Amino acid sequence: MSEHKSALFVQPGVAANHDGMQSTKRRKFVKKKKQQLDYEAAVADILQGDKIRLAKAITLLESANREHKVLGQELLKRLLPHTGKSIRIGITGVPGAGKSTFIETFGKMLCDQGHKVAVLAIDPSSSITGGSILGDKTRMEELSREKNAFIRPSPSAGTLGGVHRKTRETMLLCEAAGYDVILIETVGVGQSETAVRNMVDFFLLLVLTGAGDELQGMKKGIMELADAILVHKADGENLRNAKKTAMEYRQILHLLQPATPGWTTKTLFASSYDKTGFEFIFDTIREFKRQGLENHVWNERRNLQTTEWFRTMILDHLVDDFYNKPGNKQTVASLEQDILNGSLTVAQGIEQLFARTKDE
Ligand SMILES: Nc1nc2c(ncn2[C@@H]2O[C@H](COP(=O)(O)OP(=O)(O)OP(=O)(O)O)[C@@H](O)[C@H]2O)c(=O)[nH]1
Ligand SMILES: [Mg+2]
Repeated sequence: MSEHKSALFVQPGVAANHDGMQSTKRRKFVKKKKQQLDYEAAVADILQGDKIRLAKAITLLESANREHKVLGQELLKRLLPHTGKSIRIGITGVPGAGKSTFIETFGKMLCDQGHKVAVLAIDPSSSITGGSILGDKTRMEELSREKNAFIRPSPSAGTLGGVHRKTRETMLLCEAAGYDVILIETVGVGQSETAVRNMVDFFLLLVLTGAGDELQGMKKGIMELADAILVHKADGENLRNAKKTAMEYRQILHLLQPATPGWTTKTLFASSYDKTGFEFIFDTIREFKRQGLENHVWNERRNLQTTEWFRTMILDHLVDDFYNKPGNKQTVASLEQDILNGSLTVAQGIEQLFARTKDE
């Protein structure tokens, strides 16, 4: 198999390679014949921030190959003591709200201040169109050239649950590699934003001006997930409107449940074009962390997120296991027919299903 077809190949353009490149007179990451990994070397390289090794480790965790997955999990386990030290920030908003441009400007500012920034994206549409990731690569062009930035699109295939598991694991690996700010972009549609809320510390919702009607119609649900609502593209003629819109959101927020106990959801405005409003954003996030550590909400949320993740994985595993057993899909389909034509109640269907599968 050529290197390029291997699951371990680092996708071109994913990582900016500056410091990783020099150390790549390669020991093979996975010795192909025996499917072994020199864990100590891999751990040491990743802890030193070697981007190529980091990308390869992520690829292992994303792999559908069972052996690779096992290697990846063991590697992750060894890196776990070095995880958890970042600020994890989720960024959501409707398509076109300017999330990617915002991340480029914000990420660059943070790199300039000496932070190491990892950008991950969850884009449920990318598996269908394949287009967004390509677009993002050009939009984050400057950031991807930064030595202290690492950009990784979400895997473009698989179930939503699978994509989220991989994003969480990627986040942990990035933390081990020294990234102290993790930015996760997700399109503001569907279950994806709830899932991202459940893996980050701070959740930022980008909105646009001229959204008076939208404001009325905007789902209360998503505003209640946000720790800050930022009116984006506050530049040129739009600036005045942006301020006004921010005020309107502030009023509405009074009526809603805050996303984080003890924290009042903030309203902000910024322009990625003019690079204005950004200092204040990170100040807000730092203050959020300070408060959260003080009143323990920060750690409690993280622990809860990890246990919920575990429970979700149990469910995923059980469901996968169930449907992978021969005959179960057909049994479910035939019971569904019986339920629809009234010859079984749903509860009876469940009884029969598990009585049958227990016998097998
Ligand atoms: N005026 C103005 N336009 C902006 C600003 N930021 C982004 N844009 C424009 O808004 C459009 C959408 O920006 P993106 O960053 O691609 O938006 P997105 O939310 O990532 O979009 P999806 O990934 O498709 O959901 C682009 O044409 C940008 O040039 C800004 O600060 N001011
Ligand atoms: Mg985008």
